[in-house]
This record gives sequence, structure tokens and C-alpha cells, in this order.
Amino acid sequence: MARKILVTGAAGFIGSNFVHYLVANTDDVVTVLDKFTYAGNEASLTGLPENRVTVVRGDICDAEVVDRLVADSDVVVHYAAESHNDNSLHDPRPFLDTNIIGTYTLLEAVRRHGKRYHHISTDEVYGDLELDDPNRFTEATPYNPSSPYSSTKAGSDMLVRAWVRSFGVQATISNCSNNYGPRQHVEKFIPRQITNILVGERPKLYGEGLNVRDWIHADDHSSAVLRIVEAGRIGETYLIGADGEKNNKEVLELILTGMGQPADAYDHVVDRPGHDLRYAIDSTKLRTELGWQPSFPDFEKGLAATIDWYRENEAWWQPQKAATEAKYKEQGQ
Ligand code: NAD
Ligand code: TDX
Repeated sequence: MARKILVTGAAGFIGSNFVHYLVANTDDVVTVLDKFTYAGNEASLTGLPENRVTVVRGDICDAEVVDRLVADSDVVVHYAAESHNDNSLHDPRPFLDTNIIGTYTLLEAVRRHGKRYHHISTDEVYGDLELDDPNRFTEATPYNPSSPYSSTKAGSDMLVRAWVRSFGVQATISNCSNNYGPRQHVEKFIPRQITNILVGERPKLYGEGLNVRDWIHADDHSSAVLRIVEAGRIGETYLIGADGEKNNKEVLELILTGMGQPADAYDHVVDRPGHDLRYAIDSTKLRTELGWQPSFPDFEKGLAATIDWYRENEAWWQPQKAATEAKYKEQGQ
């Protein structure tokens, strides 16, 4: 039977990809709750069938709207967040409001109405690893967040765990590594560099670019979340990753050469304060317990498709580009 799924933050990057994924792969009926901050984009939800997807403009901190929408759903999948580390270093307050109070507001509503809840989180809650550390993050790694962004995500995860234990809320949590793919805001690393090249600006690398991120295609994140919603054990955390470790310099060189530019045609800019060195996910639990596997194991192929998407969808990103770069310029980045 078709489920009624409330997806928060689905005008953003990963949430919108999840809704497109649900429409293509299930019979579910979806309600989107999104505040349409600078990161929300109506164009990310165009082309979806009106009889399956309803979009509500609202704040997850608004208890009244959240209560009404949760009451009318079977499952809540919570993506909405302030998501950018650099922004959190300059103005942390919205991160506390949305990531902590917003999650609290949702948890109280699912508790009142006895609804299934899935919480989307990040591997950044675990802090960072040395480049030569043979270990990767697992569900047992202690929390050690570095930035205002990751500390508010860690706080939101802790709220979920407390609401499961103290109030019996039917929740699961997933912590995923860095996503790439279509519809990601141009403030983030990969889209920033692709669109810089497209507008004739040089790409910008923080520091020496030796920081490692563990890349996963957004569709693989979506398939993992759906699997956890359908078969995950209540109260459990699942790490999501696709064995995609690469340092930033390597990724930037792949973008440059993939777009017909010399591999060194970029600028080094001032590093991010507190910049996490390396993230790496061990997703054995998700793979063995729930039988999940990534469908996009080839990063270079996925990156080439992502470059094509930005080439073909200039109308989607162009309106945000100049303001995003002006903000970075003020910060020396
Ligand atoms: P994004 O910034 O692209 O989108 C966030 C969306 O949330 C936007 O549409 C925005 O309008 C909405 N939003 C913000 N505040 C809101 C509020 N108060 N009420 C309602 N809506 C609000 O973010 P993203 O990269 O798609 O990340 C989505 C989720 O996935 C976040 O929870 C993030 O922590 C998590 N995550 C992201 C990554 C990644 O690589 N981007 C990796 C792991 C986990
Ligand atoms: O211009 C840039 N140059 C650069 O070298 C930008 C924007 C970033 N970087 C570096 C910083 C990071 O090491 O690239 C790496 C990736 O940066 P971001 O895209 O800002 O991502 P990150 O900080 O790793 O966090 C992302 O993954 C985890 C998401 O933004 C988070 O929401 C998610 O939780």
C-alpha cells in the first residue's frame, strides 16, 4: 500500500533527490515541508507529478504546521537543516534554531502522533581521522564534532536517541558521507568549482587540498535511506558510505581535466578554520544487515554526469552564483 511520507528540506540538494527517487521507485505519496531558505530551490521540485507530491512552505520550528503535517503522514524523513560548514563559522545562530529546535519540534510531533521517524545526519558528527589511520568511522565511533554545523547535527542525533529511549519514539538515524550529484547548491565544493569554470572564474582550493572526503552519489544515499525506512531496526544508527575517499586536490584536478582545462588552473585560498582533515565511512552494518549496495561505485563517471548536469542546467544555478561568490570573496575564499 502507498505510504504517506513527509519529507522535510526537500527543496534542498539531497532531499529533492530523495523525492525524485521515491517518485521513480515507489507508489508513495509525498508532502514536502521546506522553508525555502537561500538553499531551497523551487526548480529542484519541478516535473514531479502533482497527484503524488505536495509542497508546503513552512518552518520545521513552527510547532503548529509540523503537528498538522505529521498527524497526516505515516512516515517522516527529516532532511531540513542549515548544512554549510563555512556559513556556520560566520553565523552559527540559524544552525542552532533549525538543526536543534527544528529537530526537537519534529520529535515532539512524532511522539504525540506515534509516527515512524527517520533522521538524516552526517559523518561529521564523528570529527576527523588522520590521513594514515587504518580505521574508518563505524556506528561505535565516539562523537567528536568540530564545527558549529557538525555540533548542531550531533546534538540533533542525541535528541533522537533520547526520544527513542525515554519516550519510545519509533526512530532510526543515518549518518552519511559527502554527497555529490545534481541540484547541489553552488556554495559546496564540487558545484562551486564546476560553475566557476563555466563562468570563467578560477576554482578555489582551501589550503593545500590534502583534506579527504568520502564521496557518495546522492541517489545511493536515497536508496540507503529508503532501505532503512523499510527494514531498519528501530533505535539503530546506520552509517552510509560508498568507499569513495579522495582528497580535494584530486577531485579538483578531475573536474578541471574533465572540463578540458589544465589540471593546475586553480587558486589556493585561505583555509577553513578548524578544517576537518579526513572523513571515511565503514558501511558494513548497512550492507550486511540490510543488504544495501551502492549503484554508482565509479566516482569519475558520476562526476562527469554531474558536470554535464551543471552545463545543461545553468538556469537552475545562475541566480545564486554571483551572490555566493561575493560572500566567499569577503571571506578571502
Ligand atoms: P541543503 O542546504 O541543500 O538543503 C537544506 C534544505 O532545508 C533547504 O531546502 C532549506 O530551505 C531547508 N530548510 C532549512 N532550514 C529550514 C527550516 N527551518 N524549516 C524548513 N526547511 C528548512 O542541504 P543538503 O546538503 O541537501 O543536506 C540535507 C541533509 O542531509 C542535512 O540534514 C545534512 O546535514 C545532511 N547531510 C548532507 C550531506 C552532504 O554532503 N550535503 C552529507 C551527509 C548528511
Ligand atoms: O571552495 C571550496 N574549496 C575547498 O577546498 C569549498 C566550498 C570547499 N573546499 C573544501 C572543504 C572540504 O574539505 O572541500 C571539501 C568539501 O567542502 P564542502 O562542500 O563545504 O563540504 P564539507 O564541509 O565536507 O561538508 C559536506 O559534507 C558533509 C556537507 O556540506 C555537509 O552538509 C555534510 O554533512
